[in-house]
Amino acid sequence: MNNDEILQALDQQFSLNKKSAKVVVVGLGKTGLSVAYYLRRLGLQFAIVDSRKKPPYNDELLAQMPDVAVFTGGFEPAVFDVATHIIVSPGVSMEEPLIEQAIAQGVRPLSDIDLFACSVSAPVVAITGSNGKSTVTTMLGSMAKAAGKRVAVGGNLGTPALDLLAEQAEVYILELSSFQLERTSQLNAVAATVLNISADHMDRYASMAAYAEQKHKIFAGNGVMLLNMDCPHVAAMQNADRELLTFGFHDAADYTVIDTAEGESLAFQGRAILAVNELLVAGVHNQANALAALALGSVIGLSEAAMCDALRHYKGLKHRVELVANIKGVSWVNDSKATNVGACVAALQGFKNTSVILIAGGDAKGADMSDLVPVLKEKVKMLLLIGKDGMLIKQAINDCIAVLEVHTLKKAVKKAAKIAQSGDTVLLSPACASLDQFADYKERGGVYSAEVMRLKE
Ligand code: UMA
Ligand code: ADP
Repeated sequence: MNNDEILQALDQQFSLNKKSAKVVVVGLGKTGLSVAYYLRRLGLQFAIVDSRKKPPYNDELLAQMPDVAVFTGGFEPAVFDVATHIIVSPGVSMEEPLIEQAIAQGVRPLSDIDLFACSVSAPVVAITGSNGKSTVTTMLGSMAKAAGKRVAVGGNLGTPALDLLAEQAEVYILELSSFQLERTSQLNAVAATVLNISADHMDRYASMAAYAEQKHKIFAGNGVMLLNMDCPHVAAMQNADRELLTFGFHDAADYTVIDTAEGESLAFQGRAILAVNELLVAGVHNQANALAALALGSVIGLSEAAMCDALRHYKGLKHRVELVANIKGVSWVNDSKATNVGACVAALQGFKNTSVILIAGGDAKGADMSDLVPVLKEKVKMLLLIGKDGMLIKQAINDCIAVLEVHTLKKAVKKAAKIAQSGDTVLLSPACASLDQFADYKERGGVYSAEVMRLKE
């Protein structure tokens, strides 16, 4: 689409036009910066606010667009007073008083994903869920590449959706978080999925139902819905008026795992597609992820041969059940991306014939940790707690296994090294966000891996 066509679409859908619109962009992180470039390209008027004194992309913005009004160190009320539209970054709550007030007074909220949807002419596949989003998004991206498609992959994964437009791809694959979806009205993906729903971000949502409701927004439009039959929250999203595909370990699922003479196989409606033992990524949850990627790939016309080829080579992402080292018979595994209980449970379930020393804790984001109890009892011989909510976890699991509060990750690695015996696994799978002690999960995983490598030396 050219700029005039995009402007026409924005005017039609959001009454966003060059003459009258005054947009406030809230947040100057990756999203805010991508929105600024986009609005500038179209010649739309905007200002930016950020509650931090020096937001991450302040310098780049000032260098590239010195004339743009940027208000930092707080949300300036006067800016909201003159706004016609407001685009809020996913990290900022829509319940911020000035944002709520502006919307109540008629300011129109929209998201970077809304702008993307207005500007894209190629098919979009959209992926959400509490866990597995990045894995399925990158699996599908590698499948599309293997099939020879020009593909752009991003969203919550890292590259903001609007920055992908420059790639002029034949297909766009977006990972979307509940924060992005809650402020998006239209995406109309050709295929969309909610992979699973388990408690996460309970500090931002009043209930599981409220959280699930935001995830459900990924289906706005008329594309194919892909649902996980093993997750009751997701299975309940069925809509008789829509084309439906299903995956999971449920007998009735379209994409499932079947037993064959040669062993277990990923399958479509009873027909074997790829032997499970050909997957390089471990764990039952990754079989589910592969099923979802196959289903989405089929909707965008990828050949099974290309998809299987990609799956045979897909090695998994860093910080997701990643083997760091095996030292004197002890496996040290980094699953720093396990920022909620569901991910930690999935990781633990994947370990067979080994005792696990689990390092967990951080910012629990209001989650109920008691769901960890059954799998902790089954797999874990010692739990080492770190971070601000360590105590909260200790209380929730009620001493069902041996627990030690060690507070920091470095101390946890040292302690684990003393306790672990040959054949054990030391797993960092915190079930919590990292932000109380680290910049993000990558930094947390990096610190863990570095400490483990020091043990090796
Ligand atoms: N900000 C405020 N006030 C606040 C909070 C934030 O002013 O109360 C400002 C920050 O100073 C920052 C800006 O808002 O400068 C933007 O922050 P942001 O948190 O929205 O971050 P972005 O850099 O725009 O990154 C976002 C996603 N971040 C979040 O949802 C928190 C990134 O997902 C995403 O990759 C990026 O857009 C591109 O789409 C990260 C994430 O942690 C990886 N996502 C969560 C998750 O996966 O669990 C949802
Ligand atoms: P997301 O992008 O949703 O955070 P990732 O693919 O990055 O998902 O994986 C995040 C964490 O969740 C990792 O610890 C990973 O091992 C775990 N995980 C991946 N897929 C699933 C799944 N289908 N069910 C439960 N946990 C999963």
